Formats: sequence, C-alpha cells, structure tokens
Amino acid sequence: MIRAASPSVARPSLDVVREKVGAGARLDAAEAEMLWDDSVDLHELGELANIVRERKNGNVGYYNINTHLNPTNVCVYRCTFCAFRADLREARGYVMSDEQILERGREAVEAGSTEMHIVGGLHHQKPYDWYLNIIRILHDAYPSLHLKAWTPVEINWFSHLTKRPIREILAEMKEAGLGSLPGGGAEIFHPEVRDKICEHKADTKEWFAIHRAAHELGLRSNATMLYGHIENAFHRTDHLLKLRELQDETGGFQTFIPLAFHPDNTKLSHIPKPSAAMSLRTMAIARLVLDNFDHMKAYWIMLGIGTAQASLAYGADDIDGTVRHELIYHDAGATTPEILSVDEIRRLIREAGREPVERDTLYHRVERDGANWRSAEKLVVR
Ligand code: V47
Repeated sequence: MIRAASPSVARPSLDVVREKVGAGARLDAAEAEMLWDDSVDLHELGELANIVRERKNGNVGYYNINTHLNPTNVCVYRCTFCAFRADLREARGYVMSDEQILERGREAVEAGSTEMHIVGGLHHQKPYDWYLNIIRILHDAYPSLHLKAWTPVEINWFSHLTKRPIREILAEMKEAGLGSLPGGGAEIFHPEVRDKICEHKADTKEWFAIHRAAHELGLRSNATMLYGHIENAFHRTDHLLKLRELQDETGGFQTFIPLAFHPDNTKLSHIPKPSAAMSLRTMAIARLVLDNFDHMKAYWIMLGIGTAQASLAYGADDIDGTVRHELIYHDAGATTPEILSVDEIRRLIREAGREPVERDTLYHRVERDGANWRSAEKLVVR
C-alpha cells in the first residue's frame, strides 16, 4: 500500500516560503512537501522558482548539440515503466556492432555534436569488456566528443559481472574516455515505490554510492526523478531531499532533470500521462528545494515543446539538446520530433523570452563555426 502524503495538520505557510526564497534560505521538508498541494497557486510557485532561476542563471536558456546512442535494448531487468527494453529472443531486440557505433560517432561529429549520451539495456550475454570497448573506441576515434555514459544501474551491473568494486570500474571507464554520468536510473528513491517499479536493479543506496564515487574521481553527473506514476508528494519530496544531501557533501551534480512518465507500451499503460500543470509544478518545486544545484533541465523530448518553453519561466534554465536518435521516450509514446535543428531550438528559447546559449556538457559556453567548435568560459553561477 502506498502511503498518502504526510497529513497537513500544522501546514507551513507560503509566506514562510516566500520569505525564505527572498533571503536565499533553505526550505525544510515540511515546507517542500506542502508545495505539491493543488491549493498552492502554480503561478506563484513559478514566480518564486523564477527568482532562484534568475539569481543563478540570469536570462540564459542553455542548449547543447548532442546525439544519443543506445547500444542495445536487450535487458535482464523488467522495470514496469520501461517501453524500450526487449527480451533476449524478442524480434525487436537489437545489439549494435562496433561499426554501427563508430558510424554513430562519425555522424555525431559531422553534425557538430559536443556530446554523446550513451545508455542502454543490460544484455544477458554481453561481458563488461563489450561496454568498456564502446567508450574506448568512440573516445579514440572522436576525442572531442564528450561521452556522458552509463547510469548507476549499468555501473552496478558491471561490478556484479566482474566482481570488482564500483570505484575501479568507474576509474577504468574514465581512463578509457568516459566524461561524465547521465542522471538516469534514479526513478523514485523511496522503497515504497522503487520496490514496485524496479525492484531488481541498483537500489537507492547503490545509486548514491556510485554518484559519490564518481564525484570523488572528478566525474560530474546529473540526477533525474521519474514522476507521474504511482508516487506521491511525500515520495517526491524525499527524493529531492536525498539528492540535496549528497550535493551538500560532494557538489558533483550539475543538473537536475525531472522526467514525466510516458505510459504507452509499458506495464503501467493504464496511468494517464502527467499534465503540463504537474510538470511545471514539479520543475518549480525542484528549483526551490535543490538550492545547491546550478541547473534545472526541461527535457523537451519528453515534456513536449510547449511545456519545455513554459518551464523556462518555472525554474528551468536548460532544455537539453538537438537530440539525434532518442529511443527511450519515443518507444513509450512521446510525440515530439526526433530531432530539432539549432535554429529551431534557439527560436523556441528566444520565444520564451530567454537568451539562447550553446553549452558543452560541463556548462562552458561553446564558440562555433559550423561543425567546428571550442569550449570557451564557464558562465558564472551564484
Ligand atoms: O532512468 C524510462 C526514464 C531515464 C520511461 O542526464 C522513462 O542529461 C518516462 O535519465 N517514461 C533515462 N521516463 C533517461 C535519462 C536522461 C534523459 C535526458 C537527459 C539526461 C541527462 C538523462 O528515462 C530512466 C527512466 O527514469 N524512463 N522509461 C517512460 N516510459
């Protein structure tokens, strides 16, 4: 039985939140949880989140030029929210060859991509060296491409396959060319939910241990939260507070990305998609609670272009990238285009009243002449 949100007997007032935001003070758990209630005006929440957003990132709307690579969709796990995975012998299962992977790298570089986002299934028969080799061949062939790869779910699997500590795996991946870790695999940390939607894969303790180890090795990482399925306000608040705690310790997270659940073709297809209002509320609350995160990303692929644009006034300062070859959300029914051109992405940021700035994965401004580019300065964040 999923627990209801904590009772709001002595509910903190929004005035306290308003004062704290003005003073740059931290919200506590009760204040954060209260903000999910429908009675808290969404526009006011957006205004408060926008204060924090503009304090940290001014009027900038970040984007990048990136390409996705999902080397296989075959996966030993059966997360209930996933439409991407396939069984070993299923007709839609695929495994990319080294040639196909290198071809994807070539295409990315020719299109001017600064980043390749690499995640995929945990194939029943592929050894750890197959995954390590993906990083090595791509980095050797295309050293300018930042490889943002493997969630803690994969790193934990590699450790299981090799019986080697996660730290050693991460160090070896870094040595082979891994640039940073994406934010996936976080889902909802609270076991009341996690045990129901993805009971077998890396648990919350392991997810955090891997990000901590990555940060200690000098690798930056992102964090996500999958919302709009069976979780409630209590679980979402708990999720954000856990992230804030590790960030206090290491400072290694760059960006938080709330991920709206897409139900099509999943075992949770009876659950309706979260509304635009829910997505804006989630973005705003995340911006207010995660006071130690520099960036909030509105991932346009899954929010839809309209909600991603509106998010730029509700706490978000980044809308991710041009995104070639995205599969995870499109398999789950996302109706967004598979790619946006740079002109389109800049126009949609401008239309939302923000100044488009191309960034690299580590948030340096990018200077570019066609497909040739260099990282310039890092924009200062308060
Ligand atoms: O962990 C899977 C989610 C994540 C569905 O770091 C789904 O920059 C909604 O983490 N509906 C992977 N969500 C994607 C991810 C990500 C995306 C964009 C940018 C970054 C970054 C990271 O996708 C998974 C899971 O939480 N997911 N299936 C679905 N049906």
